[in-house]
Amino acid sequence: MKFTPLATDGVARLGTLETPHGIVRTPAFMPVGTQAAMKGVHWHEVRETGADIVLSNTYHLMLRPGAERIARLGGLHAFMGWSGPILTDSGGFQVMSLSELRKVDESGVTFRSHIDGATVVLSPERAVEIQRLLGSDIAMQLDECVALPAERAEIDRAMRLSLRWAERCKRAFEPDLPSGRALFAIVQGGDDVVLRQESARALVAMDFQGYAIGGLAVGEPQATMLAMIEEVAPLLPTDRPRYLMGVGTPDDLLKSVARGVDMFDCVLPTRNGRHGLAYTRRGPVNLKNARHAEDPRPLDPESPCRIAREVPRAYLHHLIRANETLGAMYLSVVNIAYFQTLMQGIRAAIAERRFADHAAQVTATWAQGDV
Ligand code: PRF
Repeated sequence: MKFTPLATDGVARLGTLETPHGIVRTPAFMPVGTQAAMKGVHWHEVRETGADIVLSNTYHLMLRPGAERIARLGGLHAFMGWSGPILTDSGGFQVMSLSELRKVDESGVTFRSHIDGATVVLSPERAVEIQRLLGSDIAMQLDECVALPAERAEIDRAMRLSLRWAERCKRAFEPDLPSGRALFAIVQGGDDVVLRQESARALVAMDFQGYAIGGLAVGEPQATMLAMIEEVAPLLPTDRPRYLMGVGTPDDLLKSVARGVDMFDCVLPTRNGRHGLAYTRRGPVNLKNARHAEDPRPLDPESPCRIAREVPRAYLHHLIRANETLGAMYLSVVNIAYFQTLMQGIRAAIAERRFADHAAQVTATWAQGDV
């Protein structure tokens, strides 16, 4: 895997990431297809929104249908029918948020499957093996993410455990290096500047193909998240991509790009779309609201997304109120397209060195609200 920084504007970076399944233009937003599906959206539609890369999850796929089965069926790309790059999260984070009776120790995470109650062990080595079986272009190390607020001792313990797991994942991944697939490390350290710096320095010394910043957007204020990014980003090598995990809102993306982040993933566009919320240049629009009931206008006549440009708000309102699957499908596409258009605008602005002005303009248009 090769990351090529093409331009910088202040701390914001424009680049390309070459993976075995194609090129990712950065800054990039990865829509989330947790269980080998972008909920309610066809892969060709995901592609048409301009997404270069999608995220999927070790945790869900190891439990169902199983990594070995996906491998027998030709790997995740063939299995789900997405031919572009795939990043897979390692599972630790999802174990913590989804499973019961979990236990973390040196060996890894032991938990009860949320599907059939079976006891499952996820070690750093197994996390790497599963991601190899899936054939993900970018695999993530196993880590432990602590929800905030938390005691410093707890953040310290999880950060150090994540460092040791990083070592083990790196060793387990060594045979995969010639494949061009990549393994990213994950910086932890909660809201503690000193722990964040120690984590980043130790991981950089191990030399990974890319670096994620984890353990943020887990209950802390945005200002804290941005302060942590400001501490960590300058410690990371400029020739490796930086990925802020599980973030975020359009405002989070603008402010994080301004601090040197290259990659993001978040369920917001699809999850909110399923619940009737549309993202538009002029901010969020709640289509459940009665004010849309007889509104023949589309969401945004200037959107590059055909659905946003053409489908009447009154019809979207009806579909969402009637709980029709099509409503969720339409708004998921609208929202993924909004996020991709946002990233495209960000990339163009960095290339032309007008990122700060562009971000201010996007924010001002958003603040005008839907009229
Ligand atoms: N670690 C992993 N996945 C994640 C996170 C993390 O800290 C987060 C935190 N925002 C989201 N997804 N492995």
